[in-house]
Amino acid sequence: MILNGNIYQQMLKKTANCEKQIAVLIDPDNVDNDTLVKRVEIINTRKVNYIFVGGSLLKNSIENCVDIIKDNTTKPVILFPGNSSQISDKADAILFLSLISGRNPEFLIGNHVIAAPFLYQTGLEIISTAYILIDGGKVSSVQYMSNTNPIPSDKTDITVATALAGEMCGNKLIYLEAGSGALSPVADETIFAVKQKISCPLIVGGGIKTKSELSNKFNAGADIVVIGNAIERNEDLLKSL
Ligand code: 1GP
Repeated sequence: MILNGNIYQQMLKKTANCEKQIAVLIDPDNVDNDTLVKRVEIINTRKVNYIFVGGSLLKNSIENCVDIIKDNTTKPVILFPGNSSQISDKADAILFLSLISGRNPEFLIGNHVIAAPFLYQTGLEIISTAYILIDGGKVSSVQYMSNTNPIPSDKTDITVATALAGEMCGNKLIYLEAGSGALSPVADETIFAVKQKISCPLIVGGGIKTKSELSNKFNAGADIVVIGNAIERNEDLLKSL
């Protein structure tokens, strides 16, 4: 078990240098092996800093997906698990997510307790992450699967208070999530307001479909932007990064 390891140090350093970072999210359930290899080959040529792996269900093996990615890239592979079954010790790190916008104990601590003994034995770098779900205009998989409510998108003060609490609780990253495939990504004003108050790196994801939206999120204060769906649907977007 590694806390505050190389990948987190890299995130901190780049954030301190105002170097914007891109993470591509791969959902093992939405990609076959051949497509995955081709996608990783493109990722290798682009300004992508991290490959996140995770999803809501588990039709395909996460282990197989991580193996294929690791065989084809040197970029950091970071688990972004939907629950405690989505762990592979072949990855480099895991976002140890606490869904702090919600009040479901299973997603605040329950899954963590289940996963902790296995994580302890692995060489995975553990990055505690305060995961904050904000209404993205439709019911997201996170909302449904976690049985929690997102923060309304216009309640910026609540989002800021939640992010502050997340950092005060010792989380190393704050992740503002509108939900995969959100109709509206997290608003620029919300990102700006949160970034003013926190000192750790800020991740933003959910519903980001174009390069200009990506730039807007960076300009608003995101340090790391995550893109998943849009790249699955449009390879040209990945090629343009
Ligand atoms: C979802 O933040 C990620 O958990 C990415 O969302 O798939 O909409 O890009 P998209």
